[in-house]
Amino acid sequence: MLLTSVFGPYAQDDEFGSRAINPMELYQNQVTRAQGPFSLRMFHRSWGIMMIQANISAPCAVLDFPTRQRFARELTAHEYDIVGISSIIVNVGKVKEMCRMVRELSPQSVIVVGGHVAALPGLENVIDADHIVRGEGISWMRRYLGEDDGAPIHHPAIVSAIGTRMMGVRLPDNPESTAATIIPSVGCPLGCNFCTTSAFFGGKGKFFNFYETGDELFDVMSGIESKLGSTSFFMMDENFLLHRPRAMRLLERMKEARKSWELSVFASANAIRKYTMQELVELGISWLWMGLESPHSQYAKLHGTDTLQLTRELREHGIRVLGSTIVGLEHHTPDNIASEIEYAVSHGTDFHQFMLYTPVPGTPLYQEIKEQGRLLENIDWADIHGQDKFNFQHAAISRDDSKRFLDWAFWRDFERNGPSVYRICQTMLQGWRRYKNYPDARVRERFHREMKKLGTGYNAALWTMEREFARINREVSQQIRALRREVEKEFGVVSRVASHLIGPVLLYTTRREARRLAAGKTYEPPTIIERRNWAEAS
Ligand code: B12
Ligand code: SF4
Repeated sequence: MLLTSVFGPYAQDDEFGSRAINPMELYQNQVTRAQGPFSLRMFHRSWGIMMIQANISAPCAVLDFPTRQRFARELTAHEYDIVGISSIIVNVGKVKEMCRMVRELSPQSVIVVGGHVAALPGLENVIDADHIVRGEGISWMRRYLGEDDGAPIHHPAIVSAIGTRMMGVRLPDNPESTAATIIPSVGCPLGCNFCTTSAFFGGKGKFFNFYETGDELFDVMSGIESKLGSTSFFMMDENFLLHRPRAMRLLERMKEARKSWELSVFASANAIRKYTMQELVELGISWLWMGLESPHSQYAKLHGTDTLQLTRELREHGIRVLGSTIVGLEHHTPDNIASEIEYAVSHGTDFHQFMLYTPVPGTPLYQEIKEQGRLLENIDWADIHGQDKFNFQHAAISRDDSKRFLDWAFWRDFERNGPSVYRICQTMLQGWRRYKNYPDARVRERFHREMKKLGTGYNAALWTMEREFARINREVSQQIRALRREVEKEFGVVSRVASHLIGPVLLYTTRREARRLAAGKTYEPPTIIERRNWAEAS
């Protein structure tokens, strides 16, 4: 079996649906994209097909980020019985082309298409596939192959990010210093009306747990720690903290085994509120992605929560916050949108994602807007990704203005709060000061680990940002300087030497990167092939 992601290059405009504005990068695409050379740049593998590969006994190759040529070569070099293509909706044009290529170059193959693209209505009339799989894919594939679909889920060892780059410096792909990705479940039971992940796995009240208990999760994480050497984990679960018994059992096991792990999680405000700050810190939560949406939205996950205060408190406890705000909600108008964005920005989160309110097939919102006759016709699916323009008729905001407001939100967050790298340094220092003498040695150890970075490389980055940011906002540049001084007070001569020796080098690489970006430089993930159970196939 061949399992493949859609082909690149991605960060360019082409007839298959690649878009320069929609690169295969998380931060650059939707979080730090206005931050120029300070943007955090990295790639993430296609975890869905990696999970399927690890849970079937058939000989299976995963081809990630191929070019069309590489995909064609793979199809002709081996006789595949099944070709599985994974995609999301924006990339449907590529799926169509890949199905065509399979029919031409590997006519004996059965074509299976899965992932969020399967939510597209009428997909079977657009692409030439034998099976279109909606929802959870591991159990589907096991059933299809005649294997036990209820067998325990084997978790592959996944390094969460590759090709990381910041301020013009490419960081090494070192599994020990990079978080490992853990996928405890898919879907989310809260079912916000716009949420495609929740809808795709059953909607309100539904989700799939790959690991039900804290014990199971602990075993998976320990296994991956021994394989990769990582002590940091990116928990790819839409609302990790919602399952409190599982999280608290994990904490118990971490304490028993003296694990000083760091966890990056997604969680809604109401789920976070089920924990004390101390519990979060002991659980190793060091990075948290939280939906802020809007102060006037009616989402249950935000009820009763003062998100300004929550964000402040989390950061004071050393927890980096990535806030997520929707631009273009129904109540937004040209008159109130600036103040709503200003309010979002005033959270002063470490990172801020902005996305356009977007009805996507499969969601209750899509159904509602469709029934109201407000969906705009003839917009290419490749342009419906929340970072371009509205795909529906908004009551008060035009398509062109939607893009202008979105871009302004990113810019305003950057201008007012400074580069995200600076903000995470602020949070790390606060956490260190609060927890450096904490009674639990696991917690102390974690903050010590972070501090080694803050006292050296990050301090040099502060030195550089202070100079570069003066051109954008002098006041923030002075705050960066003040933070650097604080770090140097805390870490003494080592941090001063680091900033004065490494700082100028970073200044050079940052300026060089800014020039490259201005000249149109983009980044693409590498093509990766991984074969499993392969010996039996030959
Ligand atoms: C990691 C990620 C990315 C990575 C991409 C990594 C990659 N190699 O493709 C990055 C950060 C680059 C990214 C970018 C974007 N993403 Co994204 N991303 C995710 C995220 C957070 C995790 C995906 C994941 O691994 N999940 C865990 C795995 C296990 O689940 P899964 O992929 O769904 O796979 C399961 C099933 O779908 C199925 N399955 C999957 N593939 C296949 C294949 C076969 C053959 C079969 C049978 C089954 C099957 O089986 C799997 C196990 O059950 C999801 C949100 C989420 N929680 O899933 C959003 C998500 C997939 N992304 C989304 C979007 C919109 C985007 C962007 C357009 C956003 C933007 N504007 O910035 C860009 C597009 C970039 C591009 N050019 O393609 C949407 C998709 C919406 C839709 N309906 O199409 C999601 C759902 C987020 C959301 N809620 O809006 N993304
Ligand atoms: S809480 Fe987040 S993941 Fe859950 S349904 Fe709402 S938007 Fe989706």
